Amino acid sequence: MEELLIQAVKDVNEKDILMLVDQAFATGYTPEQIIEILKRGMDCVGKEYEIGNYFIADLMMSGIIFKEILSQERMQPTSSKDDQNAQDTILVGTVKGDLHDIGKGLFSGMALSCGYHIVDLGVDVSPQAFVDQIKELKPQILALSGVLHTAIKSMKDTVDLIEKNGLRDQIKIIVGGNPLTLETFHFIGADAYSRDAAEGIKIIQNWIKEQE
Ligand code: B12
Repeated sequence: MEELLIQAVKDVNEKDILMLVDQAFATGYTPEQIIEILKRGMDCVGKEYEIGNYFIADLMMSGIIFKEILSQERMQPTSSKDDQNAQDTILVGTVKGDLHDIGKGLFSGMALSCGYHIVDLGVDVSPQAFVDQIKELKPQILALSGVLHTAIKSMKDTVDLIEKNGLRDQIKIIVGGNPLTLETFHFIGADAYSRDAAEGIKIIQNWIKEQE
């Protein structure tokens, strides 16, 4: 089943993907497990693009299908809402120059399901736009997303501008995305990093607990 679904995603075969997702649900896979399998398929799509077998249209199509599945009611994360968390605002956005928003959407969806108040600024968000929103909304947490290598520099520019505006002490910053490493995390100057949306949520939950 898993291999078939990965192959269907790799082939960008929408009909088979939807059918196999149905089957996965019927046989008891959780939304989290299905997302993980789909993600492995997306990695294959990315590799095919990298070696020149696929075009940008294939990347786009794979993204559209992934988003379509994520929007299904049954795919919504299962964690229980905690009304306590509604007081905590997380400002989210994909950094300047990067248009990828599926990982960010996953993260926001999970955070919402935990009851956090999410303000999502979308994609290609400039450092100044983040700073303006921090001043206006005073969120406890800033979550920056980026999957392009060039996103690392945009993340650093964002953290630097926050610092320059004297706002760094009032906000915890987590950066998320596949190209992040311990080294790039230190370069950026954030408080935490993760390549996994669910792990990112756990980090934030710990921060909030520490503050209480
Ligand atoms: C779909 C896709 C697209 C779609 C995006 C659609 C959309 N709405 O997002 C479109 C067609 C727009 C696109 C465009 C491009 N893409 Co593209 N794309 C992909 C692809 C195939 C899948 C991405 C995806 O959604 N994966 C599934 C999600 C769930 O994974 P994710 O976003 O990485 O999120 C996970 C983690 O990163 C992390 N995470 C992400 N955000 C956050 C935030 C927080 C707070 C936390 C905690 C965690 C977290 O958690 C998630 C898992 O739980 C990847 C291949 C791959 N291996 O990912 C290439 C890929 C990312 N793209 C790539 C490239 C090169 C491009 C283009 C430059 C191509 C071009 N020549 O134009 C453009 C760039 C446009 C731009 N300026 O951004 C490269 C990037 C190489 C690099 N690292 O620099 C990749 C890796 C493909 C490859 N192997 O070459 N792409």
